[in-house]
Amino acid sequence: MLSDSSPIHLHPSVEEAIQGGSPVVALESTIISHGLPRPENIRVAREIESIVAANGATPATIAILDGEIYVGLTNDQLESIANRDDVVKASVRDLPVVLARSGTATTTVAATSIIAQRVGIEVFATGGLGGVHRQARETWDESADLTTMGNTPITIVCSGVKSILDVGATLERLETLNICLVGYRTERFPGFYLADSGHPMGWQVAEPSEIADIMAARQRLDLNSALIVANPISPEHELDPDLHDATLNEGLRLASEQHITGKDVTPFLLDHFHRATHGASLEANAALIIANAGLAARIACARALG
Ligand code: PSU
Ligand code: MN
Repeated sequence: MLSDSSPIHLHPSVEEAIQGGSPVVALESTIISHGLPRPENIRVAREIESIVAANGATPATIAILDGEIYVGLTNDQLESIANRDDVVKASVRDLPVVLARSGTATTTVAATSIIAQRVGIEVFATGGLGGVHRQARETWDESADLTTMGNTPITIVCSGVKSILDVGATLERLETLNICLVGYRTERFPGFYLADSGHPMGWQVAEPSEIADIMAARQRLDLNSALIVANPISPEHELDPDLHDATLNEGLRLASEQHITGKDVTPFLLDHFHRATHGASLEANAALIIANAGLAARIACARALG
């Protein structure tokens, strides 16, 4: 596991929980710095941590500050990544450069999964996963979240993939990469801001204990890929589908017009949503992440019992 010279700092509460076999939930930080606007981002970040604690698990938000990896942030550190202008969005390939240069970065689903798994955290909550972008046939834009989930044994609770993506193509890639996918009390693959992306899903689970059983079975098989628990946004928080589609089309047009490429595409489109829907997408985004964090905590608790 980790050597003494490991650059990973565990918050005392996280260290105690891991050592005692108590439930812990990893939380990503890119949604705080690049997914949600200020000042709501810090409010949501705190709420996510509170809901994890309220459901009986220890929250562990993961980020890099001045070249050091932290698993579990202090209040000041959380504020720092929410408000500093020099925070970089780091996926796995960015980690070595950020560390070597003593940089400050927030971690994507891919980078958070790798770090959580390194320190022995089994459950991770986020909003929407990265995947295959629309127009990927021309741009080859496919999130490293996919390949990382293909070789990282972690359980990720999310509301599907971001609706700005090519959802059908992303589902095909999840299958190719051996990534186990179960719907939490749904037969439809969730569509992030929408409860139904329009795609069906193979497996359904109704209780956190069933997910803990699947985690245990995966471990016995020594499988190296992730388990995705797809938890749809609740109906009262869903975005209006027509507003969603119109906003998305406008955002895609602007992104192409302004030549937005690479890792800037996702933050650009999310920001466009938040502004164009006058906060409705922000409310939906916050609600789904908070719900996912609560479910992740209940899964971590069920797993700790087994
Ligand atoms: N989902 C959100 N907000 C976000 C992201 C996902 O609701 O900000 C972030 C996650 O960190 C995810 C990343 O890992 O976007 C994917 O970016 P890309 O498509 O550039 O790989
Ligand atoms: Mn990309």
